[in-house]
Amino acid sequence: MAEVLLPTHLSLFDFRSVPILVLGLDNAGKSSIIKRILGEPIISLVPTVGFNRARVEYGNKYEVFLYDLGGSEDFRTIWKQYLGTAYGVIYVIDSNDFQRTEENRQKISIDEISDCP
Ligand SMILES: Nc1nc2c(ncn2[C@@H]2O[C@H](COP(=O)(O)OP(=O)(O)OP(=O)(O)O)[C@@H](O)[C@H]2O)c(=O)[nH]1
Ligand SMILES: [Mg+2]
Repeated sequence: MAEVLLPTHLSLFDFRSVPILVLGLDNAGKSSIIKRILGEPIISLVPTVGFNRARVEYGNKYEVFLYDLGGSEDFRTIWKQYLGTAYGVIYVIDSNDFQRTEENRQKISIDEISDCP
């Protein structure tokens, strides 16, 4: 049987990195959605401090890095620092939380986010 031997530092696939920001207000469900994507149980979630990064492979070609940024007011100020390098933004809204609709509208319409794909 033929065998292909690769040097240990080489991957069989040459992945292309795709950084995506996951933004949204605190308690919107950002971390929960990412856990679901990763197939991890959605238990004992605490508010995200700063950010977490998750890696997801797509089609043996892309490695998508999901940047799960904290949504509380203090952490929203750091969103801008990541927008310049991101390929896109996923903005998560708790559609049941009608009281925060206006807050979401204002957040989405700030220039830095509305310019992103
Ligand atoms: N009932 C219900 N609860 C959910 C759902 N998604 C998330 N939650 C709960 O909502 C709460 C907040 O979810 P998180 O995913 O931590 O929210 P977040 O957007 O990451 O919040 P920050 O990290 O503070 O920005 C948690 O207690 C979750 O268990 C859902 O689809 N249904
Ligand atoms: Mg979170």
